[in-house]
Amino acid sequence: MSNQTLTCNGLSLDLSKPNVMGILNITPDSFFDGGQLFRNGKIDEVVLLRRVEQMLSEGADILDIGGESTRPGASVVELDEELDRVVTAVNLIRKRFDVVISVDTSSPEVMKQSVNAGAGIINDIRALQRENAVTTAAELKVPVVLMHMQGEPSTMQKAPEYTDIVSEVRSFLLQRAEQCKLAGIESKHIILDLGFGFGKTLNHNLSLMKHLSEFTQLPYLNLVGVSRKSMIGQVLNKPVEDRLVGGLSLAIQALNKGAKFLRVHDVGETVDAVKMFSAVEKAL
Ligand code: 7PJ
Repeated sequence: MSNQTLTCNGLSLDLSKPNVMGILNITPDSFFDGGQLFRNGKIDEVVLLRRVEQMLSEGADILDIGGESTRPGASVVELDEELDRVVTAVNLIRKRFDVVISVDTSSPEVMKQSVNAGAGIINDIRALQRENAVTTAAELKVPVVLMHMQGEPSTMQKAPEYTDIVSEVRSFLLQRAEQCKLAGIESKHIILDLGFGFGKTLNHNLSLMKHLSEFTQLPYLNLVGVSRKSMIGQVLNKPVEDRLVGGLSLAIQALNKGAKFLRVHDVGETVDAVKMFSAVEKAL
């Protein structure tokens, strides 16, 4: 397989262009789309599959399924509940669509059951630090997203502190990548993510975006997730519904600095922006 292709549990992604990952939160309480796909304690199958079809028609390359809200201050989800939300959704989608699914989870059991149900990427905001997470991911042989976070979602925005945000995030991610490689995960299967908004002030987030090239120069792929996040709200002084344009601006800056994956709520708008970016990249 060429190094322009990323194989994800039998399905492939084209790395010669940026890849757009559409967010599907199977939660009652996520900050932008919470409670739309999961209501009264269960998945709304009709709404979920309609949203999947829409994201695919708008050009999503990957669908990111999460069953645990990780917005600042969100409550913890029990394993059984997370398994029920995520694995059910992966099954529902993969029975009908040949699409790469990433599962937004830190739990080895959710990773295992999701990949068995056809998920192709593990996306862990805790960078596979839970017990058995690295070995489980290595056994499953799918690409992994390793994200940086300071603290835990319940408390991370209380008082984020760094002496040098860029070098601290870089050394954390490099250490996690090293652990993954020791467990047998190939370098080409490692995707780094700076974790915008996860235990970071506005200035930390802006510095990381400014210095993103220092991460994309490393021998790993990079994913950026800034869609609708508070860093946009803080600069523009706008609520979550009015942050699309600010997010697209950040997304294109991220691509220009070498990021290969964008995790977004607004698939169609992002795909248009990516296509314009790629058209210019391909010009002579
Ligand atoms: C991210 C994520 C992110 C990765 C969330 C939100 C909060 N996974 N899960 N990167 N954010 N890899 O969507 O604002 O930035 S949940």
